[in-house]
Amino acid sequence: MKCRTCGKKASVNMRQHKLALCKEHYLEWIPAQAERFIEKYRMFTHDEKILVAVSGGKDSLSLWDILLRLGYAADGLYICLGIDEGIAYSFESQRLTEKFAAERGLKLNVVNVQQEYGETIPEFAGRSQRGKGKPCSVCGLTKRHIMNRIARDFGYDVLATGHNLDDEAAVLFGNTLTWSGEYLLRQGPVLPATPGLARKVKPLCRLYEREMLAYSLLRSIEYIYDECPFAEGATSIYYKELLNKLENDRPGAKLAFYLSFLEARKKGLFAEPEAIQQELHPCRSCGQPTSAPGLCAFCRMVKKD
Ligand code: Q46
Ligand code: ZN
Ligand code: ZN
Repeated sequence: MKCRTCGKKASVNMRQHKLALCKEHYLEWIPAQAERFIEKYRMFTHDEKILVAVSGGKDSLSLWDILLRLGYAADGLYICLGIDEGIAYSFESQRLTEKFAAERGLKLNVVNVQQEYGETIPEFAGRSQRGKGKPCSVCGLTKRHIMNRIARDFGYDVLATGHNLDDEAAVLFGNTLTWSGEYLLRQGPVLPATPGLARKVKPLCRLYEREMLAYSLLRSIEYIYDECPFAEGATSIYYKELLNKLENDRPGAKLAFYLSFLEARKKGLFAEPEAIQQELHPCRSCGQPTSAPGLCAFCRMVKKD
């Protein structure tokens, strides 16, 4: 297999794009692709201040690396969840994220959930009605709250996350199985800003997980290999496996699934604005928009009675 650009031996073969590239040209191709999507979906400009949510995993660290290579002003946000039972997941992911930032002289905002709110994610989950002991729902709520808070308090225009195509296709698959109109309407490369909330963007949403893996390896990015221990058995992982089977037989199927969804959404297939638009008002405690009267779900959770 030869590189399409220079004819040298290819390092990465992408059946889904009928494209093979050598290391050098692959490392140019990925940022160029990301730049294309950033412009196509009008995610942000070079004048805007970007906050990248970094978990220490390959996707978010690679995203940060790509944005910097493209010349964007991007700071990081690491949220320490306190998930350190069994394996030191939070400890190790924080160490690698801080190392990444320090080696490149980057600004990293660090929020420690236990220090700021009194308990770790597993502790909150243990006494919460949400998720019945499984911490992912509490964790998602907390991460969203903190990302929104840091973006607002420090004047970031946009919040970028490292979701790749495999993540997006799996979520889409789940939402399609239940035809969850509200979620389908909100799923996309860009979630526009609303009063009190920064714009949210996913610059890697059209890049395959294995493309991001190849990028992080070829760029020698040190990332945490372990998944969060609570990810095991997650439905999204099962959906990813199903989609990988499909992709294996029909290269490009995953991308086609996601892109045709975006097309359908653009045509208004899922738009029922009146039915789903909820009235929001600021939370009495933190000021973030909420549909609940008084306190938002996060403030209710952290409040100790
Ligand atoms: S939600 Fe659940 Fe993840 Fe939070 S508890 Fe771990 S698996 S980190 S993306
Ligand atoms: Zn080449
Ligand atoms: Zn609140």
